[in-house]
Amino acid sequence: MLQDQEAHAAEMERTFIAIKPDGVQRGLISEIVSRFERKGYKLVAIKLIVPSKEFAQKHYHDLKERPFFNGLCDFLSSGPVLAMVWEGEGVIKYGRKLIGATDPQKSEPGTIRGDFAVVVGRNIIHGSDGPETAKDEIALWFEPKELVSYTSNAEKWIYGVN
Ligand code: IDP
Ligand code: MG
Repeated sequence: MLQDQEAHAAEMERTFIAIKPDGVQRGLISEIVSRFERKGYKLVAIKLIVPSKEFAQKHYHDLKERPFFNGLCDFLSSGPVLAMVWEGEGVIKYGRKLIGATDPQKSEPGTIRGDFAVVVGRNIIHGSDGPETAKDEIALWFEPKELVSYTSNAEKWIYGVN
């Protein structure tokens, strides 16, 4: 079924995805990027950065009461993180499906954590958990000018937009 351009545009979302220091060090950047790319999502921002501990605390502010918060923030700021924004219809929710459950022991095989991680403290990837967090996380990690809006040639084939 073909959708029109307006309906397609209304369904477009952006999510924040980050490969954590363990995923970068283990050489999983291309594997992870290709899963989002092959699915049909569009990369709109990407950079490799070492976040400060204060920045990590901002990113994970929702978890500040949890016993693992300090260790988690130390870890996120321990090395390079590949920060990305991906765009597509339903990408926030489906991105979480591609990533798999938080605890890799519970992630399904075929998901990123299911295929490449074993313990919750080293689960290699972050993805926004909803529209509000996606908005906040994109604004925290990227300046507006770093987000690149463009039409991909593949879009008409991915969405069947007329
Ligand atoms: P999510 O990354 O799947 O959204 P959250 O509950 O938001 O999961 O937790 C953020 C991150 O905190 C997890 O990805 C994981 O790295 C870490 N984390 C969550 N629960 C635990 C735990 O029980 N022990 C250690 N680290 C944890
Ligand atoms: Mg989370």
